[in-house]
Amino acid sequence: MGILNVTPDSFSDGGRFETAEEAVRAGLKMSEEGADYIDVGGESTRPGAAPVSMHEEIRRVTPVVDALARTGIVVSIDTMKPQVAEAALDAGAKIVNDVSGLRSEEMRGLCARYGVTVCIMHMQGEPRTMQENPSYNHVVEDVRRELLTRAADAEQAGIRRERIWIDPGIGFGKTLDHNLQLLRSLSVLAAEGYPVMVGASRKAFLGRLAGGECPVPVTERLAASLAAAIAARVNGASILRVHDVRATREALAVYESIQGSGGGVVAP
Ligand code: HH2
Repeated sequence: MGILNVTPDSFSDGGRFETAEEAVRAGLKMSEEGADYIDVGGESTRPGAAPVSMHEEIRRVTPVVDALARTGIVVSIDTMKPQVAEAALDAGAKIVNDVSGLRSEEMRGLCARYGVTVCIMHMQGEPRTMQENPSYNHVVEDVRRELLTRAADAEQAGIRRERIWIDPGIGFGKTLDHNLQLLRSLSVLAAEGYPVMVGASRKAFLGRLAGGECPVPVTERLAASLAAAIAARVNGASILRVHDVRATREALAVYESIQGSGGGVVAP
């Protein structure tokens, strides 16, 4: 899954596009490079990011979703707001990626009504404050349990089981050690039978792991991101949410050739 943030302030690629046309071109390029889905987001979720009004978020994402969906690309909408999700679904999106994990009943009802695929992500707290003091009894077990509860709520609302993906929410209310434990134990989540999505691409913890005392800046985290992508794949992730599609595809091709096993595409 290629990341397309049409925001002025996303942590890694904010402010990249002056116009919707430029964003669409970037989405098409990621698709040509081998992304199976393009995840369009209009609000940054990085800690401390300014909240965006529903109208502004709709204004940012709908032209981009519409143009990409018209070309046949499977578009995912990255939003926590049901009204934004609905506008994107009307514009042709086929996947709802909600970093609040479909906490809202309205969002669950909407996704059930449209019959679309959902990504339920785990987040402790809310974006503005989630990194202040994240704590768990046992991070893997706590995240697993909460994802299963939210998946059960989604099924209860009428979303079919085969339309549910789960995501441990790397960096969302997690310390460096929490992120590592989750990435190490993805098989525990995968064992629940839902496809597991992982988004580690360019995140801050990778800068710290790769650079130690001198964290690697966000624009230079490609090598670190590829290592995380391959580790996630080895440990059970089926969908990787990444900024660098071509490089990730190449790394996966080498890994899969060595292992003698293909990845396959998860049906949206
Ligand atoms: N990470 C981000 C945003 N959405 N969705 C899922 N399912 N999983 C993730 O790990 C995830 C996500 C944060 O990254 P990004 O979109 O690059 O930055 P920003 O939130 O600053 O726009």
